[in-house]
Formats: sequence, structure tokens, C-alpha cells
Amino acid sequence: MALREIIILPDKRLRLVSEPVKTVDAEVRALVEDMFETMYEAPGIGLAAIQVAVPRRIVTMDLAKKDDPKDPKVYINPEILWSSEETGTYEEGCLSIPEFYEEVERPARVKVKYIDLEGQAQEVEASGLLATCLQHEIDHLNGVLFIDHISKLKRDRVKKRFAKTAKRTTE
Ligand code: GNR
Ligand code: NI
Repeated sequence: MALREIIILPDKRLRLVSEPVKTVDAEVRALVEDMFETMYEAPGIGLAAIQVAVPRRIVTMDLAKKDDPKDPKVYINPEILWSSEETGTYEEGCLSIPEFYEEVERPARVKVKYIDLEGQAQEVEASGLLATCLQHEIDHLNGVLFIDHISKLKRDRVKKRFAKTAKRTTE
């Protein structure tokens, strides 16, 4: 088990389209373990492999409330099969855009197919926070960030702030 470094805006790797997993082997399982360790330590409720610089279609998630038992979930090659017309709005954040939060409107419910850690095909119908988080993570696998769903004015403002901070810390 190892903690991995979470990459942050404006790291261009966040814009990569991640590759599907062919077989759930020991290497994938080791990456998933590291992703959970990294996600819990951050702390975050979800993590896409690209956030630890691995461009594979792997997502870890735990939506358990603080003080409740852990509820680790893994979604490999997740795909949205259906999304509702009805939308919902959540205040989102992202470990790759630290300390920035904004309301995002997305489909309220989604049906997602994925592969589990045993390599078995699964489907889930999600609403609420799970629906939001699955869409946020599947976006990451496609190089999309939650700031792509907010106004251009707000997006440009946050991009500029992170570009400045990156410049300051590399100079
Ligand atoms: O920790 C996280 N919280 C969160 C809150 C609202 C909507 C989505 C998220 S996901 C985020 C972790 C992260 O960046 N996952 O990619
Ligand atoms: Ni994120």
C-alpha cells in the first residue's frame, strides 16, 4: 500500500482520456488499494485513477457519512447507460482543484454499468450524491472537470488562480 500524489490544475494530464481496463489483475488491484489510501487520506469521497496520474478507467468511492462504517466502492470501465431529463444541483469540489467549490447542475439520476473488482459486470441506478459523484468521476475518465460545467467567467477565474499558484511554486 502506498499514498500517491494527487495531480492538481493546471496539470495537463487531467485532460487525458483514460484507457479501459482489459483484465482486473494484481496490478489493477494494487492501484485500487493505493487509490483508497490516497482518497481516505485527502480526504475525498471519490477518486479517478487519472488524479494519481494513471490514465486508466478506474474509480474509487466511499459515500459513508463520518462516524459510519467505511463503504468502499470500485467502478472499473464505468459507462452511463441512461440519464434522467430531470436535473439536480450539488455544490461540488475536486481534489485536483483544492478549496474551490461551486454548484453544478447535472442529471438527477443515472444508470451506470461497470466492472467490479472480481471482474464481474454490474449495473447501478443512482440518484442523489451517488449520481453526482459517478458523473463527476466518469467526467475525469474523459478529461472533463467539474469547472467545465460552470460559467466561463467563473471557470476562467479559477483557472487563472491555479495557473498563478503553479507559477509561484515552480519559480
Ligand atoms: O471529495 C470530493 N467531493 C465531491 C463533492 C461533490 C461532488 C463531487 C465530489 S468528488 C470529490 C473528490 C474528487 O475530486 N473526485 O474526483
Ligand atoms: Ni474530482
